[in-house]
Amino acid sequence: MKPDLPSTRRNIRIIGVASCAGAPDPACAEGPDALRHYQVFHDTPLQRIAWDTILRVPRAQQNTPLHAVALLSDRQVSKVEAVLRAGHFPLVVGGDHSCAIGTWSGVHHALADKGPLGLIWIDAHMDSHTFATSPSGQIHGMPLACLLGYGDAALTAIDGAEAKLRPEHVCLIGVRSFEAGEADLLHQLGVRVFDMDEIRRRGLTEVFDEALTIVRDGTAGFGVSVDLDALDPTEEPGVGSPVPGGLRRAELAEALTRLRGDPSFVAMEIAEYNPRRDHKHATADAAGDLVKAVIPL
Ligand SMILES: [Mn+2]
Repeated sequence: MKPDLPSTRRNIRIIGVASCAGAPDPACAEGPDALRHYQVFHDTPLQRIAWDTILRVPRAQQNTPLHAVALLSDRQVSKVEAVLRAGHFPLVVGGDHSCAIGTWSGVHHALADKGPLGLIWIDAHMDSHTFATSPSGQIHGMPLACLLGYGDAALTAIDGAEAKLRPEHVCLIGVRSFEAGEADLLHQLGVRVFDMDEIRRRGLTEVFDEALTIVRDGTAGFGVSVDLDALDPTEEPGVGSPVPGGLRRAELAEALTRLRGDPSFVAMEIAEYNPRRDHKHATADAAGDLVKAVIPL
């Protein structure tokens, strides 16, 4: 790593993860190719954003989700580290949200010498199940637990056995659908959850301020993972697991503008785009707007 970390003032390199191995609907594997086709990330003032690669599940792993996610996660770690080492800002585009395991393991590794990693998890769900608590067994409901060190060893030991995130440096924004097992885990760990009720009561601006304090305090840098299902499905239907009562695209984009050029903001992720459920690429455009929000004009 170079002494100064990449910010969104630098070049942004997109790593696509064209996989739905962790989710029931295969269409979100088409997300990265669709977003690249629509060029939603390219309408930026300085054209500093470019696709690096799109990772895919090898044929041999297509029927073994755990192996597929573990293999892709390993490849992502290398890609994310390489982008950071080159002084660029990584933007990972899923695929289902199990891509977060590889993304944040890679960023954790790159920051390890400097200090812990903070993470804002923007999602309608908690994604904090393990195989022991998950009703569906789908891995896209588990990535945050894995990063905190809980779950199947094939996933928690990606790039080393240690937990990639400490609970005190993590928070969730936009939650409105969850099961008891995952809520219990986050509660026991003391992870701060800003659910939609709190956001509607206090306003996203105030909540986002508090979230930034959590992920900045005592960390070497922080990232943002956006599950597009955090957005309201009446406005943005193109996601794998829509839940009513979400964030408006404009309010989330406005909150994210706070991160423009922030040197401690080191990586971003956007997951769960499902082009087959989208209406006239509205949700694809939303993904583009959320990324453009963090880029300095
Ligand atoms: Mn998610």
